[in-house]
Amino acid sequence: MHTGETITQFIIEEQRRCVSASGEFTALLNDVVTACKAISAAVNQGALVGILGTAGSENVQGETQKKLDVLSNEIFINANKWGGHLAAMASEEMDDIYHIPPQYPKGKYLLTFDPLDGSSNIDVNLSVGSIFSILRCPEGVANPVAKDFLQPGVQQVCGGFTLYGPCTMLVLTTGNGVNGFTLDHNIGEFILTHPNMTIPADTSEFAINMSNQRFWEAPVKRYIDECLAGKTGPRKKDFNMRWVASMVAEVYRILTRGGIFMYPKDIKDPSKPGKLRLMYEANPMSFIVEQAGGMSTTGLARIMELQPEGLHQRVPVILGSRNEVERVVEYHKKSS
Ligand code: P6P
Repeated sequence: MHTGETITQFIIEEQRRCVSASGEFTALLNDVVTACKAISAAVNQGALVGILGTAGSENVQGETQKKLDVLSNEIFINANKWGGHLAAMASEEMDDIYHIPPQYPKGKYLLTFDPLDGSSNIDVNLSVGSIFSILRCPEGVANPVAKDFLQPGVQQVCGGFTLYGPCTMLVLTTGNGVNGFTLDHNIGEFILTHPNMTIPADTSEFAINMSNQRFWEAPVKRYIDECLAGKTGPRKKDFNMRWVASMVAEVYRILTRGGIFMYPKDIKDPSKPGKLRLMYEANPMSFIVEQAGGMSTTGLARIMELQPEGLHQRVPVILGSRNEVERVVEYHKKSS
């Protein structure tokens, strides 16, 4: 039997500290948590229930959808459409926003999510996750449209992700630090196991997809070359490298032992300034990283201050241990 604080208790105690809280946010977060539990169960079942492999369709990004991408998206929608806390939703897997069906009441929040991040890992049994962000629906907007979602990351009410790894972990911030919860499958509850997560300011570990090296801009090439030069180079220390092809796994590792994660701008496809999406990947992860004492930038600008121009906008992402990220920013300044 667990003795730890459940996420439900944690959220309600957070609500009590907010005198103006109506309880609507708490109820919304509870519905999001339910979706994450259901996706965890589906991911853990895998081939046993025939949900591996491709769905035979593409998402708005032109990426082949896995059956679990589609299922996870449906789980998020079905867990959150009826509660009366949301004015609308937006997902990596859907071209346009999701309007709350007329038979359900609407609420004051907007939810964006990547229901299954890193899904190329699913068929090879490597870590995947879900990423979500909660915004306020603009005052007086009864029927939101896509542009109502286009708010800078500093306006997020909540950023969170779930990592479906050896343990299912949920990591959350509402602007008062970062807390991690482990799913106890025996009772179906997330238990507070990692209170007040913080990112060490220094690191000797970088995460980047080296196969894109020839497409990087000069500041990123310089930074990585110096890491690879190790003790004999200007950094005068050796570095380690990790690449899991799952942002949630990389960010969780950085929250636990530091590191720098980079999916920088590259010239592989000039129409795409980066691979990661601002609204439901970069912004919620940046909120978490900054709240844990880290830093998150495009190389030229703080990600959380970007004014979004499109629901599925892509951005370069460099985040993690503050002193390393600041070095990369410095290299961008010198380069420009
Ligand atoms: P690549 C997963 O598809 C994702 O969006 C991130 O989770 C991950 O960090 C990145 O893309 C992996 O990209 O090009 O290495 O497959």
